[in-house]
Amino acid sequence: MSTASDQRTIAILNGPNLNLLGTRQPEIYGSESLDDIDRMCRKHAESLGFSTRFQQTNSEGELVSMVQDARACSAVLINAAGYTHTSVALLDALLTVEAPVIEVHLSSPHTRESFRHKSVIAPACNGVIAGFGSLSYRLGLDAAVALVDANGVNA
Ligand code: CA2
Repeated sequence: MSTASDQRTIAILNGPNLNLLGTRQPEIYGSESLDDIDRMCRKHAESLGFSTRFQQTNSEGELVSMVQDARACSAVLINAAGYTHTSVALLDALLTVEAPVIEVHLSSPHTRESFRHKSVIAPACNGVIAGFGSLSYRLGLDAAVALVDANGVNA
């Protein structure tokens, strides 16, 4: 359900295993925890005049529900993690979002295994920012805010 508080809110949705950030594979995903990224995003969004709704789930169905709940937000940033490469259900949910949608990744999937080269959700996204570690989220917020301002939607 849409509420007044969803306006000027950017939903930042995180998929499976991202709760493990900072504990394993720092050479690929960096040493920051997801809480660190949450804090950085909140601070940066606030400096741009937006609040954030930062969520993580390991469940595909729950991620679909989070996308549905984010439809009243000003924009959506999504790191769908492994579901990026597999989930038609997530694509279908994202296709119902009228606000700007930015796909973000910490690593650069195109320079990794071939099964990571295809993003099933990309057709529902305005663009993709990948390979900059946690900076991808910050750049994603900048892109989202630029699109919101340009569209005059939920401004
Ligand atoms: O680079 C990204 O942000 C990814 O979305 C991360 C996903 C991967 O499947 C995508 O291809 C690219 C994997 C997230 C796993 O996160 C972990 C974090 C710490 C330790 C182990 C896994």
